[in-house]
Amino acid sequence: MDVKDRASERSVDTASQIMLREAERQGIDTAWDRLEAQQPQCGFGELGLCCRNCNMGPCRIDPFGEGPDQGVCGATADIIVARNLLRMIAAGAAAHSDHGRDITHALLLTAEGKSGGYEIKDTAKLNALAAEYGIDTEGRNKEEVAGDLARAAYAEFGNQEGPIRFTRRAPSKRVELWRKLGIDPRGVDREIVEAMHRTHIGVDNDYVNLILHGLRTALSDGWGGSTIATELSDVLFGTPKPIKSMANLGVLSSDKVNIIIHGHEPTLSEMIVAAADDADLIALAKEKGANGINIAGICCTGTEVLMRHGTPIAGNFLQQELAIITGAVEAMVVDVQCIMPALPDLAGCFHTKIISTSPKAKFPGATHIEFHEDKAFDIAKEIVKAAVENYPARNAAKVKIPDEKMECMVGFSVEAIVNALGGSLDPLLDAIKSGAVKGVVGIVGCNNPKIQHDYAHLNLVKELIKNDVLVINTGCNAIACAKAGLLLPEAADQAGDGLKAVCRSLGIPPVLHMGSCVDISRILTACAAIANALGVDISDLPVAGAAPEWMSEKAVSIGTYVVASGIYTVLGAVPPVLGSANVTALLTEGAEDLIGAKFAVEVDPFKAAKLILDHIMAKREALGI
Ligand code: SF4
Ligand code: MSK
Repeated sequence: MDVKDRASERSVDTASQIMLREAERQGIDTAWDRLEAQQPQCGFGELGLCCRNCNMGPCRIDPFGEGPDQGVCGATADIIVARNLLRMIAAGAAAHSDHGRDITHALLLTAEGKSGGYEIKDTAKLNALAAEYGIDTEGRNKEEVAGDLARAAYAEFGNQEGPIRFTRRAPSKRVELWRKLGIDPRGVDREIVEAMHRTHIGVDNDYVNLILHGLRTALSDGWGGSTIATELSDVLFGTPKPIKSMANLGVLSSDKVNIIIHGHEPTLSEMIVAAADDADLIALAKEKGANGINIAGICCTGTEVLMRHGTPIAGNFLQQELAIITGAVEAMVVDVQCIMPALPDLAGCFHTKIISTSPKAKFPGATHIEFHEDKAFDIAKEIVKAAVENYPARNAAKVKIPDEKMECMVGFSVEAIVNALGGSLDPLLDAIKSGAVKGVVGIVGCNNPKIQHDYAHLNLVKELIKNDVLVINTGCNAIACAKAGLLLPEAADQAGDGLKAVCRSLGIPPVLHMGSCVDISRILTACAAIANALGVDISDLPVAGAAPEWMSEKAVSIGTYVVASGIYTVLGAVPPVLGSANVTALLTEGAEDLIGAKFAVEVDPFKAAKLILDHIMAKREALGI
């Protein structure tokens, strides 16, 4: 196969194809090459049938019934698959929720006057959240209220008993069901610890009981850690409102210092964006021969500043290596999550500095400038300065920035959607009732080199809007849509007549960008608000979720809390559960009776769209609309 064909097989995104060809020309390996080098991947691992939970193992179960059907301790395929899945959920929940804890810490420092540059930006949201927590606001300044809110949220992480405050946004029927099943979550720390305990050798050996705890752990993430992360980020950095920006690798500048921020935490990216405006640093950049400082994002930390400041986004998960291969990046500043360990070696082929910032995430070969919220702005300036000073090392002969970039409209928080609708959800509910909008689907999740980059994301979204389904999205799906022009009001031309008319009358895109991966909590809040307005459970709504190109453990937690919240969810990559027919049947069939929603797995985005549309039409019929 020639170089050109291989690049277009790997990605549908033209900018990425250009850089993949460049990588191939320079003999540089990327995630796609490393995936090829891994073939064939472990069949036991793919089926979830390998256990390393004690040192009598590792054990594996023969899926063909010819070898052992139990581990040394007697664990069956059901137990091993369910335990492995629960550990994935626990890891994903931990990642999101630890992010939420860091945001809470930043809010507390700010309230106490000890943060290094943050201020409380959204007082209206602060007061609304305070009311939700029963915190007095009367006659108190915003710092006092924020201090109490941060302390209350902090305490929830370790709640020994429930309930988690934000779970009570869900319809009462849903909460009752969680209680009945014993999965109304307690604090996320407790649920994760219990998940690890249950999966230790010789503890929970009932696959149904293990999966139920998986639902509870995921719920403590979705309605707990992730919602806290989203809500307190809004208080601290401002609730997103629609704003225009640009997306794809073409946002990199040929004559400015390019700094890419990559990872997940807005505490860092907010300050880097602020530091890049510093007059002294801009002057220094000019002194070094650059025409200024250009910040661009990759993944969710980029999304946080994209939707709050209009900072351009250079790409999604599989573009992190491609950005460095442009030869035009002075520094890639990383915090936590989805940052490939391959980056420092790759950066060594160019002048790019990888600057790690989190005490939790160090990278051999990277420059470590540790970020602490109490000195946030000063450290951010130090990081930006390191990037600026690296500009003279740029080798013009190695620079290849693709022209591709696309305008996008982002920042549709729940508050912004209600605002766009004129102050209440009624116009959306009316459009759903009339059938102009058939339903609402949240499409989220990563890229995965096992799937042609962005292909499944874009085709699923296009197929749904064509059929009058409003799409709301986050994370790497949202970035894929931004690059493809689907986050523009003009994209309504690609929608069915009903959705097109609604979008035109409101001036909104048919695909609404709701934020980063923790902001899937916004989708939960929106679904809860719609269900409460209609007086039904979330599982009664004509809504669905999808993760067409997922890869991370966070995505496993997300999918699980979305299903546990009553939302049918279609996965585009097969999860490692097929080694147990019982676990697979529980997730894809039995869950419907248990919690009113289930998973489906469909790799083909067109068939996935059909599954979702059938589900939406069935829900509409049941509601009599
Ligand atoms: Fe093997 Fe059981 Fe130990 Fe797992 S827990 S490694 S199945 S002996
Ligand atoms: S960045 S978790 S690859 S969405 Fe949030 Fe993208 Fe998935 Fe990371």
